[in-house]
Amino acid sequence: MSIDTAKVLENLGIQSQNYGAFNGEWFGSGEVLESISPIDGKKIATVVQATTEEYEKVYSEAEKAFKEWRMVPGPKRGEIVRQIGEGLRAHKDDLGALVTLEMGKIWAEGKGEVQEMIDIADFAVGLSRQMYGRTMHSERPLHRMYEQWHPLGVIGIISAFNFPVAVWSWNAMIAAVCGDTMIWKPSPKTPLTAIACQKIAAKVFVDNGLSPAVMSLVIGETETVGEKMIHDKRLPLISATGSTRMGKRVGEVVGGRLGRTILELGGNNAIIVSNNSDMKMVTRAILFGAVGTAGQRCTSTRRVFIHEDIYDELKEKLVSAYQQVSIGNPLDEGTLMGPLIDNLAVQSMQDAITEAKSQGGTVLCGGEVLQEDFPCGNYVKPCIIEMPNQSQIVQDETFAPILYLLKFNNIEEALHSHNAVPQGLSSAMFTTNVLEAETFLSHMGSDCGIANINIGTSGAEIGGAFGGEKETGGGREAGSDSWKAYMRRQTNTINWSKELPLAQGIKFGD
Ligand code: UN1
Repeated sequence: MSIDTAKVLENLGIQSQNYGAFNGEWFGSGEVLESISPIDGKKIATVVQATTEEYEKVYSEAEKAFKEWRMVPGPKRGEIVRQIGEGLRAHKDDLGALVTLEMGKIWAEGKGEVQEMIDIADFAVGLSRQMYGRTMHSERPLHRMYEQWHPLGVIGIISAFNFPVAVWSWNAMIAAVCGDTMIWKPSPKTPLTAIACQKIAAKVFVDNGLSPAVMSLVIGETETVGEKMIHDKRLPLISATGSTRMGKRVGEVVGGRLGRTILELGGNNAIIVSNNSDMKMVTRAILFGAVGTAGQRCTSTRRVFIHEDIYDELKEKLVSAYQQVSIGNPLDEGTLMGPLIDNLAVQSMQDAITEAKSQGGTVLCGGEVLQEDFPCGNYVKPCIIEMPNQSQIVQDETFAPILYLLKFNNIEEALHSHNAVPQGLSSAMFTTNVLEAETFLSHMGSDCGIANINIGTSGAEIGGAFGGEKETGGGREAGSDSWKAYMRRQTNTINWSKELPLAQGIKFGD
């Protein structure tokens, strides 16, 4: 089955040259950015980026739109998001294919990513009637106390190349029902998917007679537009997904102006495999976690701690499963692993393998660059490396399909090593022993934001809060009560008596 890429682009309104700024109108006069497909290293289309002055134009419309949007009742905002979800359903195959073209994940995962967008839109629709505040009993007679959640204003969303559309939607759909308007700065590696999403959303706002600047876009350079955005005091919240290095910069600048951040940064996710586990399930889970999306999810499995009794058996199973991974064009059915995002990513994988070897690691399989079959140089064989201990390279996040195997003989020791890395996003244990499972999930267990039993580290559902601890940044996006980060809380006390009693029984001047 082949995909007609020209048709995909046409269906999504992508031209050969596009503008990078949107505030209801499309414009841009900055540097031209080329969107290069990692599949063959060829240009898909270009984008004329926004300048810092054009950022101002985007901001001012988003601010105007906020004044209108906050007055639309929550459930009516939900209805708009419902329609955006319908738009995404109608474009699922095309948008999934564009994600594959621009980012390189296999089409099944591209469509899965769009499904996450649809799911979060549905979640946000329900949420739009459930943004509850509490009521409290006042200590004073004839007084009432309650709290309300109000929209924050214009917020900033910075997203990464690896989930170019889903992560925007986690923020955008929730922020929209909360009454915020937003400016999205996508990764410069995936600008076209961002433009396609904007077009789907903008149509819904226009069809409903609302300002499409509720969801605005600015594709611009990090050093100019990105810096301007994080310094902008008028943006009360910046939600940023990407590397720890980027997150530290965002955290420092936004923290310096006492703004809020939601940071979703690096992960170094591990699976602990107990000797009480189902080996078939474990093998499949590790394969999906480590090889899926070519190891470029922030939830990708990077470390596996295996009990010594089953170490050799699992190692053999994994090496044989890795031999069967079909590598190739991610648009072809049957391909399990596509390319890495670019040559730089391939180089950093090569460097990490060299480093691992110098730290005592043994490569069990993979790691080669498939230069002959794929001259663009973006395709690699997924790699398994056996490590004598959790040395420095194992503690780093390398955004590539490298899996480190480590042996353990007691759970406490495994847990200690599991937590002894700077990141704290996702984690898993495979066991049928309830005591081990409960230990892993307890306060003395995994220190991550996500901890699973008998499920791998990646592929989380949107219903839960997504994010992690330590250098992962501490933010939470998507489901549960993550919406609260997109709103400001107000405590209200109303006196319906004819007296003015003071709290704490204070007498003052009476
Ligand atoms: C990311 O890699 O930035 O849990 C997000 C998962 C996906 C989201 C990953 N639902 O793997």
